[in-house]
Amino acid sequence: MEDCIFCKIIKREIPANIIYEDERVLAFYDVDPKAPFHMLVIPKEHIEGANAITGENSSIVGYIFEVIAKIAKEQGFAEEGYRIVNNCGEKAGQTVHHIHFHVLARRDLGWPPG
Ligand code: DGP
Repeated sequence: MEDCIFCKIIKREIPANIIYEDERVLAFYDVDPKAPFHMLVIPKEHIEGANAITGENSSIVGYIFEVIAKIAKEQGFAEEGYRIVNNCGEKAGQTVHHIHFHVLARRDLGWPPG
């Protein structure tokens, strides 16, 4: 999608610090980290957000979780724990309308979140 900042990162039109990439997904460090480790994992397909997940495209969500588990092990925080966050819509604070999963690690993460 033309005006989407994450589509531009996928197309290398704007830079990002990339952790992992394959034909379906991209993982990169969040520009405004909220934990010592904070990455975003996105599908290469432009999907607006969690409300746009359907029977047609839902397999990407499972695949993203598979990639997150792999990266968590590689990065060495799988055992100590981490948090996966998806913000959907205005009240949740979604600012980029290309579905993304935040992965926060390497600090104590309070509950409930704000
Ligand atoms: P959300 O509020 O859930 O929509 O989170 C969007 C996140 O995207 C936010 O934590 C900051 C991050 N972000 C926004 N623009 C960029 C960018 O150009 N590069 C990177 N690496 N992260 C970005």
